[in-house]
Amino acid sequence: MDKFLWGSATSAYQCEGGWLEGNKGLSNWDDFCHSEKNNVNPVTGDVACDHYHRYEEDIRLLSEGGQNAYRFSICWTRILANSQSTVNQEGIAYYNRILDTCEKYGVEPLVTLYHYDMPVDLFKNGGWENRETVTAFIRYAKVCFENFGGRVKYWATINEPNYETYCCYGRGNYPPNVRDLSRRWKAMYHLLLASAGAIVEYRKLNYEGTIGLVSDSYSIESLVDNEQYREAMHNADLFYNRCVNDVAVYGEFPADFIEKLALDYDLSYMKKEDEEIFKKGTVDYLGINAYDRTLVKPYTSGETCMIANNTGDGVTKNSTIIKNWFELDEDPNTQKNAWGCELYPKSVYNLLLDLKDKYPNTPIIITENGLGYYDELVDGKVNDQYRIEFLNGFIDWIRQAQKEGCDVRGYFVWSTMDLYSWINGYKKRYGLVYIDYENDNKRIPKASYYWYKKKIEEELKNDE
Ligand code: BGP
Repeated sequence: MDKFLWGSATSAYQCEGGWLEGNKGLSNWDDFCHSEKNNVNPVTGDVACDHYHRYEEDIRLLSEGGQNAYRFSICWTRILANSQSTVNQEGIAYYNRILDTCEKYGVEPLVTLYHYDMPVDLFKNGGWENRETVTAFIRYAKVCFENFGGRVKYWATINEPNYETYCCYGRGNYPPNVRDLSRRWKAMYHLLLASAGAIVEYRKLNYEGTIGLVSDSYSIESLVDNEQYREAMHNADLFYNRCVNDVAVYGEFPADFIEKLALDYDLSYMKKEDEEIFKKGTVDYLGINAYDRTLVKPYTSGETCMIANNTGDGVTKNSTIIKNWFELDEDPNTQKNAWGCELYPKSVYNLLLDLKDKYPNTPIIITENGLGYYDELVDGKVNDQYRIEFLNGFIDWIRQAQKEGCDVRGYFVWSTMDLYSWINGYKKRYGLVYIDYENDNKRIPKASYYWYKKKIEEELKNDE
């Protein structure tokens, strides 16, 4: 890992479209979005922003915007249409074209193997709750390493084991729409085992490259400083951060985390023989998705519940109680976006110092950071000053953390262009480039795109 990566990120289901093209198989998200039942904003990723056809334009724009790196994910069902299929050469050819384009424009690819989308047959068979998915994932990862390992230097196994399982099995707003934390912990365990197993396979193949996992991580804070609040913060740190990061970096779960889980759940799916895989499959770097902090208060009463604001209507409130662990608090004095995300750039500084403390020898790449907003196209332009202010704050705080010894190797804005925001639909936009969905998905760089270009130039100059 030499040069600092300045880039932006996407994921396959959110941007590609082409859902029935190139011999692609159907995924859990194709299945979910085509059923009205739990789809709050009833739209699909069938076309998304048509990156499947317009990847060259997107990567060219990224490079012209001064960025030197592109994080994207491979769609599992383009490579293996379902758990029984043979390798789909059309899928391999498609990602080779993307990698060719990155090369053509001097852009370093950072490739995520799994970003929420899996073959629908695996999903219907229990998805990550079923250990067979671990084996299927490792097979898929190996196919990717063997086909692209010579040209990809940065790999990420899994995107957000915490947030994905939190939504799938806690909030219940992502498929399979379950609200049962015991199932969440089982799915997360298998995701982490799959990641470690894939890392072990990667190392066997001896490619020159680096491999990590992408973890949504949070600076855990509170408005009050006393013993009860500190205990709640410790519990929240285990619940959101350390259950993933300790395993990724040290190859083991925190002992007090396991003790706490064992009080309530049957953990017989945790097998003795997995311990060695976790130990061997630790990461070269930790990818961190950083959006906001987590404000915590002690658990008082009530059943576990995790209510999410997916409508951005300004009325629905996020609220979270994790029985016997903690509750989430709210600071009335901070600014928030329409979905309740605090605009608090210093959180990344607090988080990075905490990570340095806990994992002093592990380099960090900020694999996502961004602001969701109802952007408006006015006279052919998007003047997203709010996003500029937010991103600028984050970058400055990251630079400050670096000065204080944090080993940060890259920064990716979420997202390269507007795309499907999962259960929030398309109106919540994050892109540096606006997609005019009404007009043939025209690409229109926003003010933040030009600002980011200048910011990168300045930062590179400062580094000289
Ligand atoms: C991360 C995901 C991304 C992206 C982003 C914004 O958790 O890795 O895929 O979507 O968050 O979240 P959302 O689109 O739900 O607002």
